[in-house]
Amino acid sequence: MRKIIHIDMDCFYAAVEVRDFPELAGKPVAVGGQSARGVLTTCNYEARRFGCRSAMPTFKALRMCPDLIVRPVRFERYREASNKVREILRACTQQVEPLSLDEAYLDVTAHNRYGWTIAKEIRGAIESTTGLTASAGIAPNKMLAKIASDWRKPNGQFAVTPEMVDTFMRDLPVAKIWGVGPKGSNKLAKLGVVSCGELQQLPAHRLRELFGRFGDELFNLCRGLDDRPVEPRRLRKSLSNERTFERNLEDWEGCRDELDRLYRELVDDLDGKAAGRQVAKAFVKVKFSDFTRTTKECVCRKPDLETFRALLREAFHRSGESVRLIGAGVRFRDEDQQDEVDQLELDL
Ligand code: TTP
Ligand code: MG
Repeated sequence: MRKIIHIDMDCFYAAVEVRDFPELAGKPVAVGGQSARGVLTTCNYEARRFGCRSAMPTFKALRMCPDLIVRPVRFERYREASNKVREILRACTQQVEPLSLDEAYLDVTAHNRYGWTIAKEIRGAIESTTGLTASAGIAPNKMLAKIASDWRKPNGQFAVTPEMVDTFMRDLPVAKIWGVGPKGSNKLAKLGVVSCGELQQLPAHRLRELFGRFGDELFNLCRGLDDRPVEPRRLRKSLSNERTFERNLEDWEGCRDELDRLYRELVDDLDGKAAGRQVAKAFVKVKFSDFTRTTKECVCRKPDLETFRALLREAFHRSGESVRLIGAGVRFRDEDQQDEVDQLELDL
């Protein structure tokens, strides 16, 4: 039996705006396009009381809620917050599958503590680190965990225990099932099927007629069965830049200048593509005019220019040939080591 947690941030983009601009607190706030043809990406719970929703045209939302404050989208801020949340999740387990900027599945089957307790701790860490609240669902599989995270929103959590699954599914509207869109639930409503309990009465071949291959999956899903594993995305193991020269570099000074350039690019990439990763090693790579090649690396937590120069100097002097390519890069600590370090930082 698996133990899955689904974490979903509360009115994510709007919550970031309210955090960054405290004068917005308590007011109806949406994020989206302000023009006549603009659309809301989301809005906070104050605005939802007026009927405002994601994907609603801004003019319509303003008609429902004339005091609505519509903020422009600041994607970079949301990404930053999302990265912090992911760090917190990965400090708990490597079995994290992000679904979007604001939600992720965790498989905590291997933890010998209650999923409920783990979810509470994660939500606490998210709030104290980012100033944003999240809701959580805890269940024996992904589908149920995702449904459950919606049940006590905002800033709440709900668990579907294995014993509860049958009762929980019986009254659940079919529209809540992952993969059944508005089209699917309309099709079923025409047949008088609204709840999962009613859907369970349809035989497998009927579901296949109605939904094709998805029908087989639906047969299980409407019974609360879902064996899709949590699939963590692979993190990159290293990051490097290299350059082949039009004319081979004959001397050390020429190589050093090129290295300085590569180093600056690498630092930019580290800040961007690999923000939050911990470096384990620095390396350089050199190809010579006779097509022989060499690499030189060293253990290194904070890669600085001096480190790379020292590596390149040694690699350069291994051959008397001129240089046709230089590369500079880092290898990251693997996730196991990273988790240990993050865990320590979280405990502090
Ligand atoms: P959701 O998790 O669907 O919504 P939410 O976090 O705003 O609200 P809830 O408390 O109900 O979870 O989406 C996460 C973010 O994704 C949301 O803040 C804005 C963005 N988004 C869009 O840009 N367009 C959309 O249509 C939706 C639904 C979300
Ligand atoms: Mg959300």
